[in-house]
Amino acid sequence: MSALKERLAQKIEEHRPRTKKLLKEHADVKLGDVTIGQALGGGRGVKMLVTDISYLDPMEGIRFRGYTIPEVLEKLPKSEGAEYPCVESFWWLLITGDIPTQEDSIAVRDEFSTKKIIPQYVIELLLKMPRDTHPMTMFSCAVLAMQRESKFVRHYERGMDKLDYWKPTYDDAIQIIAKLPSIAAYIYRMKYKNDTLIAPDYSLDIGANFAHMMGQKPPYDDLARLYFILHSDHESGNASAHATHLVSSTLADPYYSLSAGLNALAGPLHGLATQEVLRWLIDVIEKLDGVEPTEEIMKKFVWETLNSGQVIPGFGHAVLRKTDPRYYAQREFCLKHLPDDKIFKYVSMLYNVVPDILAEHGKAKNPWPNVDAQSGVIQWHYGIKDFDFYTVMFGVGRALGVLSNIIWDRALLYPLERPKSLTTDMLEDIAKKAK
Ligand code: HAX
Repeated sequence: MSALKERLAQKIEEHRPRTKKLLKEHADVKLGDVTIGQALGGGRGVKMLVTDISYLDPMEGIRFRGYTIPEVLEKLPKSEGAEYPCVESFWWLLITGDIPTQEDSIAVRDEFSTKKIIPQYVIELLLKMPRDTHPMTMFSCAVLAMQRESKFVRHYERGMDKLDYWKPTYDDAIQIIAKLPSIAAYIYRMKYKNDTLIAPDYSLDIGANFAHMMGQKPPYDDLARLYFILHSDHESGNASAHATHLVSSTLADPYYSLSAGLNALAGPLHGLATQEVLRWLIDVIEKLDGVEPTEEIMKKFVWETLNSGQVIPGFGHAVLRKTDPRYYAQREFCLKHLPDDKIFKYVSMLYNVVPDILAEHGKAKNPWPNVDAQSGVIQWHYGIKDFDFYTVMFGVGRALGVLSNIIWDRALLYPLERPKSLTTDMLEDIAKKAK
């Protein structure tokens, strides 16, 4: 058993009595009431999920295992010469809740490196897909195609004690995470670089190998580390995490579950917003035909978009009520590495004008920018201008969060998810009686 799996086994043994006690002694304690508005409004604010991997406070933003983003970036071990922590050390934190030592982090890297080889049939499948296929479709198909490798399925078919479900779930998750960055880079090189694939370098950490396979030089390796960490998790109620959790709750294996989560991420109200921000900005620049945008000009385009019934991508959030700290973390990277980038300046300009306009428009509960407002511009700066690829990178990061969540779901024996539906007649009846 790997060092991380052993530590996880200990953590699970320590945690299980807590969940058991809550269920046995406090199952009837109320967490809140559900209103008609919430039932018709996508369940916003309904407390019905439990995860310890991350927590999203509307004002403060995300904490991973209790640590804020600046704390994570400061405390986690880094690869030699890197400014940002390696993804491997972050995975240890997500899985165990502990800050790993440099040695722990290297043990994870070794564990991943034996699992990184991508089956040839996956590469061939991707090569055969029409080149106008969206890269998120290619990505999700690649994950689904590997489902035949699932250890969970094999163990389940043989008969397995429920208490052991987490073990092959963990093994499948490690297999997937080890391969995802290379699969993403292959998709990029197939779709946008005429199939000129770059072979992986398994001696590198995840961030550095991804940069290498994308054909990028430092500091892109650090950007990849930052990007994957920031996009990993946002509690378990966001659409990609929830879709993964829901599918996994049927005891479908991690391949089926993650593929479902990636499909949710591909929606424009969720992860696809990262491509939409750049699409929107480039469209503005093209319309201006050489005229330098000013704040006044930006305001006009923002209003035009709103008045035509569309959303301003990269702004607003279902939970957050302040600027997303993931936006700030990427902005810091920009200020250090690309302060004079033209598109970065336009993104900053949007930060100055959009919140006031959204407030005046009066609909969005949160007028502030989310993670997607800032992430595309950095990729653009490093020459990755094919913005429909951005959500694939988001997906590599998101896999870290959703897979650690479903390992713990299985460890704590969370059951099949099955909330109750009502009919509109019933709602009307309840509303009448409440008068
Ligand atoms: N531009 C224009 N209108 C917006 C808006 C925006 N950026 N954000 C919210 N609104 C509108 C909503 O469309 C809604 O309008 P209707 O009443 O006409 O339906 C109204 O304001 C109330 O919405 P809300 O309660 O503030 O927000 P929701 O929880 O319903 O939705 C969204 C949250 C993120 C989907 C929303 O803010 C949005 O569409 N933003 C733009 C797309 C985007 O950036 N998505 C990425 C979010 C981060 C993420 O998940 N990344 O993966």
